Amino acid sequence: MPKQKYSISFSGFVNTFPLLHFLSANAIILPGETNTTDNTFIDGFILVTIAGDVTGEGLCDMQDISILVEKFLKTPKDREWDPNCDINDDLSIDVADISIAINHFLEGS
Ligand SMILES: [Ca+2]
Ligand SMILES: [Ca+2]
Repeated sequence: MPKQKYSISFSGFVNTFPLLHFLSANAIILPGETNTTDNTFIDGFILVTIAGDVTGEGLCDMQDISILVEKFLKTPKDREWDPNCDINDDLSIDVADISIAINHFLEGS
């Protein structure tokens, strides 16, 4: 089966971050299917937190800004690439990401 990319939307959260969600998928049982042992797949997790909270503890602070500056101008081609720092998901860690973090500075717990 080919890999497919899915977008997942979350809504209805209260301001209690970070929230950890585990990923799982269940395939329906097809007519005549006898082996259903691989119909459930559980793997990985998503951490939902404040924009700019690259460390994932639920607060956007100077530690996050410092990491963003350290990773400045890194792209997926660089060994130092950190996808958590690419806040706007444009495959570059740049001033736009730092600006988002600054706009959420000191938000969170
Ligand atoms: Ca943080
Ligand atoms: Ca970016």
